[in-house]
Amino acid sequence: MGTARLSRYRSIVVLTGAGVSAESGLGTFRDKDGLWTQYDLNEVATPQGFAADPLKVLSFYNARRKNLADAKPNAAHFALAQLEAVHEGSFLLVTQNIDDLHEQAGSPAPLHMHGLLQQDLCHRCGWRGPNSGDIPYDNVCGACGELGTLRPDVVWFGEMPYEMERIERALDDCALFISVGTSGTVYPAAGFVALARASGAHTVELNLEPSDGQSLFEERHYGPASEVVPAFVGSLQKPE
Ligand code: BJW
Repeated sequence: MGTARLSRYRSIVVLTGAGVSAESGLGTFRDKDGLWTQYDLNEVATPQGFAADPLKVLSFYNARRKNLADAKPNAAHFALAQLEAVHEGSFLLVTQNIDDLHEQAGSPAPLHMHGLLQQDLCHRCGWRGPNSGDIPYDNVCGACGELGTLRPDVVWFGEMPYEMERIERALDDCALFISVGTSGTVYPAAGFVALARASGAHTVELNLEPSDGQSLFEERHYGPASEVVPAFVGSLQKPE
């Protein structure tokens, strides 16, 4: 019997998007009933929108915090945690998602490049802290004492995603790049597949349907994440 295909890949980078959490009941952004069909992203997901109407933006994220409180990871989150546990080389799970479902499934340290929903950020002094409840309109920052300066610690359009240098270093050294449940429309994440290819990585897309960047992936599997992700992770561990 041969060795498992997984042993071919010394370093793995996985990128996840909203599709990995869709079957956990969290809405995606650009699908038929996605968030951006119900809300104007310029109003709720930009620093300008927040400055213009903080109450609207805080209400939008307070409601999403409530929704997240009941969400549980699905088979795709668990399969990715299991892959990381068995892989002997380097492994970086980068998520664009602001939910904590990868952590709940056992992934030890997912990198949240677009921030975390259940964390507050003071835009005046830079203080950060956990909060799964509401941010009230008349909030006071516990660190600087300023009134009305707290926001959710998420990355809006025009803001720099977190830990880009670390992600780029991992992509530079990547042998296998797996993209799960992302439409490939938002940069810089949409450009990761090209960076991985430039490093000579094998590139895999797992999605409900082909993304905008599908032609950049050498291997593609389409269907619900709860099915295609465990199947792909299983195939990596089978002897060749
Ligand atoms: C399933 C499924 C199932 C469904 N199973 N799959 C022009 C050209 C190029 C770039 C730009 C440009 N103009 C502006 C930019 C930059 C901009 C950008 O990319 N804009 C594009 C829209 C063009 N990017 C930025 O501004 C970023 N920052 C940046 O570039 O910094 C550099 C810089 C800074 C300052 C000055 C200059 C440069 C920041 C981007 C921040 C994105 N923020 C959001 C909101 C986060 C908080 C929140 O959640 O509210 O992040 S927007 C939203 O999109 C969210 C997501 O993480 C992100 C990606 O979405 P994702 O995950 O791909 O979801 P969907 O809905 O798009 O797709 C779902 C997928 O799942 C689909 O493919 C389905 O098929 C699939 N699916 N069910 C498996 N069951």
